[in-house]
Amino acid sequence: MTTPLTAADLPQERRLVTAIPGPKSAELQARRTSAVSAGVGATLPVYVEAAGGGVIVDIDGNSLIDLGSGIAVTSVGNSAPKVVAAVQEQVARFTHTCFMVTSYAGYVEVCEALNRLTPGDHEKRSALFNSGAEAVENAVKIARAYTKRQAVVVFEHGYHGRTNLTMAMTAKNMPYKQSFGPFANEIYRVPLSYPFHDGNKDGAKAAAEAISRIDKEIGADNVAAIVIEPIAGEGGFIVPAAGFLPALVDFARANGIVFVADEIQTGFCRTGAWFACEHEGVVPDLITTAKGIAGGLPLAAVTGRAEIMDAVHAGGLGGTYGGNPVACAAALGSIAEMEEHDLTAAAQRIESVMKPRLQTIADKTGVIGDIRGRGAMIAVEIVKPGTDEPDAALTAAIAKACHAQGVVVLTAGTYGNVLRFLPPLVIPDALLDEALTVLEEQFLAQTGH
Ligand code: PLZ
Repeated sequence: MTTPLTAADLPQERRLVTAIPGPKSAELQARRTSAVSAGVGATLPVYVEAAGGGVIVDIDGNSLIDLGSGIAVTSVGNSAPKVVAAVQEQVARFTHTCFMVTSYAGYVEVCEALNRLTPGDHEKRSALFNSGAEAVENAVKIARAYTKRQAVVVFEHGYHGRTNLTMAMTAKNMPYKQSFGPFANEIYRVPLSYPFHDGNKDGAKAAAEAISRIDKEIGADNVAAIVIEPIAGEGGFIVPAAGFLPALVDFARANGIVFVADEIQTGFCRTGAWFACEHEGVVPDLITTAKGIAGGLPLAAVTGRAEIMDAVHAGGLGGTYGGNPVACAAALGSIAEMEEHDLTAAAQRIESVMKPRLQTIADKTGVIGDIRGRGAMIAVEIVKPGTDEPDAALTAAIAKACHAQGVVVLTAGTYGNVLRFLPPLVIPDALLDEALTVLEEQFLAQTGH
């Protein structure tokens, strides 16, 4: 028997020993087809043996550079040392009791950490769940209970999950909503500030348009919550113009509306701050978190003002697994990694490396209309040269070419023309540099340069 690979001893290198996918992955892919629902997608048909730092090693022995972090989850790296230690220690003591039946310290400690780390120094409470969608659903439940109102305002290009309520809140039809209706009611969608496509409209002016729609079409005093991603994630890493978010917060405050920041993708150091709201000095009433919170174990949370969080009747919030002890241990390990290694600074460094390199690619190829994002949440919007017309086919071709060269990149965007980069915040500099070189080569090749 060979010793299993662990994250700690993975060489931080790109290494291709077979075509992608290799024969062992291809074999599993065939088994997958006859065992797994065809409804579950796959970006890259390789099967993972081990992952850590900035690499994913597949079962054929290929070592791929990870610019996806499992969709913004493994910010501290896969199997980060403090996560592994905390999980191993916890899993050997107990795996589950149900926090609603007999409680444990880990849940309380995660809530204390969330109350401390999230924006604002007001008194806070948290509640824990399993997935991002579940956190968003609970934020809506809490806001409705507190305000005794029903309407929920969401935005164009928004993404909030795949459950029934969160599908209604998500903007894009394919693949998230098609044929899955009917959807929950009392969800209202208003325009988002999208500088590349709205002529660089001023943030306050864009907010005034959204607010006017709320006033005219819903009535402010019917609105329980405004739910917004401070940077639209699946929608294409859209950073609203400066002033957009603060104007919405002011409007919410003036009208007794709960302002909910969905930081499921942007949270936990990803954007170069603990939470993306901080870039605009915004203090949300409620904040939803998941993904990066627990280094890969399923955990999500709603954190917010004590008076709002405590407005729900006892027993109104919960779930069998919410705040599972192993996931809580992983979260405490992840947070310790973030604090010890100053991963907000690491994310800022990644931005400062990536943006100039992407600008070079833009200058050489003419197909990048916009380079945007913050920290280690960076994207390029790919267009027909000289226009703002989306080129989804070229985007898909470049992503595929990068995969074949051993670099995991993801696409996004309402128009399918955004290439997004979410490297683990612990990615070694040399590896990030090499990934950008591969990216540049594939951009040049696919655009005939
Ligand atoms: N809110 C802002 O980014 C999850 C979705 C991937 P869950 N984004 C990745 C896919 O295709 O399913 C997300 C998010 C924001 C909510 C969610 C939902 O989080 O943990 O996937 O439920």
